[in-house]
Parts: sequence; structure tokens; C-alpha cells
Amino acid sequence: MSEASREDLGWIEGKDRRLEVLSPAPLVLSTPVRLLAGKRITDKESMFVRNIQDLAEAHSLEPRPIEGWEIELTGLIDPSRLIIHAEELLEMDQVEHEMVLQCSGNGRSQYQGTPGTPWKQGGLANVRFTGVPLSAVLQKHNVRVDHQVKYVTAAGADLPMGHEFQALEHSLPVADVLEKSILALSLNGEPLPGIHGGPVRLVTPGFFGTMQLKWLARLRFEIDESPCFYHAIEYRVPLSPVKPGEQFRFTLENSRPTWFIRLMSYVLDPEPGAELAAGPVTVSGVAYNDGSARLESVLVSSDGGQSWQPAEFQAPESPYAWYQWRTQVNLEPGIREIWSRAFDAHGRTQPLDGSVSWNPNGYEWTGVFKTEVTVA
Ligand SMILES: Nc1nc2c(c(=O)[nH]1)N[C@H]1C(S)=C(S)[C@@H](COP(=O)(O)O)O[C@H]1N2
Ligand SMILES: [Mo]
Repeated sequence: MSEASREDLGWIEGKDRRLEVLSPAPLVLSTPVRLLAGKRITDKESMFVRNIQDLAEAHSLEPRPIEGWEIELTGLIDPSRLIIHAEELLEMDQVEHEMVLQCSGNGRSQYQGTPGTPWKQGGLANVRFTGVPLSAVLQKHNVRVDHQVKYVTAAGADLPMGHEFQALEHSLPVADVLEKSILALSLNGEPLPGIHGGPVRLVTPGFFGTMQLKWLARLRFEIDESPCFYHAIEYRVPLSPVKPGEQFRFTLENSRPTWFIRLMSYVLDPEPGAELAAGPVTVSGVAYNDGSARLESVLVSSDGGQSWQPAEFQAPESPYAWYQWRTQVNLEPGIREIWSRAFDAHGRTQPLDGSVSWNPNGYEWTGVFKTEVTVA
């Protein structure tokens, strides 16, 4: 364990100073609503950071050298071990995904009595990742994946630093990995910054942030899910509802990983706590899901859900990107809440009471979004 990984590594030069430090080590930075509002793409300066483990040499917004970076592939593949030299990816055809990057703990502070980082809505971004499909790399090297393989387990080069001193790794369903995962080399058209996983990140659109493994070093093709603490105990939700406060012992059988992004919408403008004049106000925000169905509508209420009006939006080209929506509401004087609620073509929506999906670690908040403003 490197000592540097345990201490506060300081501010990331170039990050917007308005980011809120939720933890100095491991580094967790939350993006204030005003830095997300009105922008289709979240710039690297405004992007949230969620390290479970720090990697001292990657504590920068600068790109990291790709020369000499290796990714080891093992498990039920033929050949049984393969080293990918990251430089070779530069020569291959690249694909781009505009996509939501969202921590599965985002919105946690709205649940009662859940431990962990008290995220409001700042663990969220919409960015462009570019890289080489993992399936193309396998094809290039004539790698055969055994038909028994069910999961691909990915790990970064970062060192364990949690109480459990286990290295972070996550397992993803092999079908999704072969269909969607890319070895990402760039972010918003520039070489991937160190703090966001450079030089190589495993990016699988439609999956929660924790599954987007930074500083990719190892991939294992396996029958079983990883027993790693962060995959087998944390970053999971029970398969059946648990009452708030109830004890729950996580096993691989009674729970599932926080894999697919849940349907969500947010009011980004006005920002929470804004002071406004009475009358018509333009309200705007974003909405998205896991990319498996288009959004059908976003409804907005300024009277506590008694009446709802549809917002306008245009579907983005990428199914994994957020939709930007806007509408006008009429605000009466007083303390008011502006609510937003999205619906998708699978018939999914945000429950009026988000606490119905309460789970012991407070993941996957998907309740109706509520912003409080003061109207004079
Ligand atoms: N190697 C590695 N990958 C990681 C993490 C980490 O600590 N180490 N944190 C994960 C979590 S929980 C999230 S939400 C996202 C955050 O991505 P960002 O820091 O680029 O915003 O990275 C994920 N990938
Ligand atoms: Mo996360």
C-alpha cells in the first residue's frame, strides 16, 4: 500500500472550485446544480469525482501516459491469459458514447437512515467517452470466450484503502460487456484525464458510475460474480423490499448489484434555494434512463403534484445520453416546490414517494425530484 494513497492528495488543479468536497481521501467531489444546468455536455472541470480508492499518480486533470500501460485478460478464455498493450488501441477504430455517468448513491440524502456519502444530486454528469469496443479487441487477438462465462470482472490499478483493505472490482454481465463495453481512451474529445480513469477506463453505457472502472488493469472472464466486498456486499440492493432500518445480510443470492441506471429526472434551473419573483418562470432540467427505452414525457408540477404539465424536449441521438427539457410554470408567492417526473416507453416512472425503494445502503434513488424555491 502506498502511503500517498492514504493521505489527502490535495485539490485537483483545473477542477472548478465550486465543486463540493464530500471527502478529501478517497477524493469525492460533488457538482453543484448550477454547473450542470443548461449544458448538454458536462465539462471535465465541472465533473464530479468519486474515488472509492485513490491512485496518487492519477490525481490530476491531465492525461496520463499510455505507453507501457497493460490490461491483463484471464479466466475462461482461450488463450487463457492475454496482455493488451494500451498503445495498440490507438491504432484501432474508435466508437463514441454520449452517456450519463451517475453514482448509484446519487440522491442518497433523501433516504432516511442510510450510511455512506450523503449525495444530493451532484454525483451526475453527461459526457462523451470514446474508445475501442472490447469485442473488437477480443476479435483482433482471436480470443474465444468460453460459453460458460457469465460475468466479466474488472479491476483498476488503484490500491485498496478502505477499512476492509480489499481491492475494488466489479462484475458485469458478459452479454452487456461484449455488446456495449469500450476501452475508453478519451473524454469529451480529449485524452482521458488521470482523475477520470486515464489512460484506459472500462466504460459500459447504461450502467451506474461504480461499474465504469477507472485505470483499467485486469479483466477476468468467469462463471461466478466477484466475492470482493465492494461487489458482493456494497453496491448491491436486496431483491425483495426491506423495511427502513431492518437488518439485512447481503449475499450474492438475496441481492443484485447496482448495475442498470434507474429512470430519473432533475430540475436544474431554478437551483434549490433560489429566490424568484412571482409569475411565470422558465424551468429546465434533464431526464434519462438506462438507454433501453426512449423517454415519453417529463411532467412538471409547482403545486405539490395536484396538477402536472408536460415539458418540451428533443430526444438525444445517443440512447444513453440525458434529455434536456424545459417548460414554464406560474409561481405564487411563498415557499414553493418544483417537481419533475419522467416516464419511459417501458412504462416506468419515478414514484411520488422515492423512499419506497429504501435499501440498506441507500442506492438507486428514483423518486420524483423536488426543488424548493422562495417566491416573493
Ligand atoms: N478504479 C476505480 N474505478 C472507479 C472508482 C474507483 O474508486 N476506482 N469509483 C467508481 C465510482 S463509485 C463511480 S460513481 C465512478 C465515478 O467516476 P468519476 O470519478 O470519473 O466521476 O467511478 C467508478 N470507477
Ligand atoms: Mo459511485
